[in-house]
Amino acid sequence: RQSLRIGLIPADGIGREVIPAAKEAIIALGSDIPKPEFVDLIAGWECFTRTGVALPEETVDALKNDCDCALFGSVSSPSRRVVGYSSPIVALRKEMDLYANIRPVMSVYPSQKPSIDLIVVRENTECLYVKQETQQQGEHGREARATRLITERASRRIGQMAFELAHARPRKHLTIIHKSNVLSVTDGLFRETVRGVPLLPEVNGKYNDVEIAEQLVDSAVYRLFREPEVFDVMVAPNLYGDILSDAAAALVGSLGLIPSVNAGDNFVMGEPVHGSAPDIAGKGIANPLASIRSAALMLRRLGYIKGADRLDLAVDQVIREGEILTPDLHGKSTTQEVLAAVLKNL
Ligand code: NAD
Ligand code: K
Ligand code: MN
Repeated sequence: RQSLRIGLIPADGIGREVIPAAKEAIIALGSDIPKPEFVDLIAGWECFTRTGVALPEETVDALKNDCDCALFGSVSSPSRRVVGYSSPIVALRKEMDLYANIRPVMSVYPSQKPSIDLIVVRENTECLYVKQETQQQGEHGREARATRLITERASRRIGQMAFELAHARPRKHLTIIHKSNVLSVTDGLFRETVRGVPLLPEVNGKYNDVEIAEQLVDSAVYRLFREPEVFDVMVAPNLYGDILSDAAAALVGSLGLIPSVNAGDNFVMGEPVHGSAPDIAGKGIANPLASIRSAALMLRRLGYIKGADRLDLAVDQVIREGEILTPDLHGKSTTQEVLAAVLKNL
């Protein structure tokens, strides 16, 4: 391919401030990647209020047929139920079969203690996010129920992804997160299936060098705050992975630093872990570094290692120098100023 077609879905709130910054950083890579061509796509709450659809068919079609990869910003999903609305990011992950959400969390400053260098591998298609909720009138008022789906297939493939990542890292350590002491059927299936991955015939002993640990999700959060250095790769069902990665983000300073990729076997979509941040949206002070790092993760998964390394190094340098930072990192700079500092390093 002569060019790299990148779908851009800024969606809502600060997504519209940080995704354009990531785009500029990608352009600055020049010939280290194939010539980028950007495909502007819409989705989100604002899209829903304007068009009645949160995830237009054209967006999904363009991703499937016209893009090599994508970057997603953040959506503003309302906390109340809105008829006809459903979070487009949850739908996109399922629609594009992006079954793994890979979220690296690393200490910002080399001197930071305790030192944190972990990856949360979050199952991305099922658990409570199948969103099958019902409500009915019961004997003592309304009763609400939700279905929590855990399948062997999804647990196996997220397990494979997690073992592959752990196997490639120096420490080769994997912690399985679950709550099987209470949810022995659903989390039991997740735990047992992930544990079985190294024994699969097709794996052929490849993961025998990975040390396996497991931890109940509540004590995993406790441990994350007390001794985060024990964790290397953590694999978790969807909801636990969502919560654990925000918790880990707090330990390294800001959600505005934490990138992710939504990965499947055939497509990859970078996405900052944070949401649309209505408290700071429109002020021009959103931290663009999580999105630039998400672009790096996306490029790395596509095999453009040099481009990815350059983005990461440029971001690291801005953080290390500590002079041009947004307010979430106790700085006074704007999104544009931080972007300019990254571009200068590139
Ligand atoms: P949030 O991640 O949007 O914000 C949490 C806190 O972190 C806020 O104080 C915010 O200002 C700060 N923050 C987040 N990103 C930042 C950045 N780049 N720079 C500086 N500060 C940053 O979480 P929330 O407030 O709970 O949710 C807001 C909305 O986002 C909700 O509608 C929620 O549904 C949505 N959301 C979407 C996604 C997604 O798109 N995948 C993820 C999480 C939340
Ligand atoms: K996001
Ligand atoms: Mn989240």
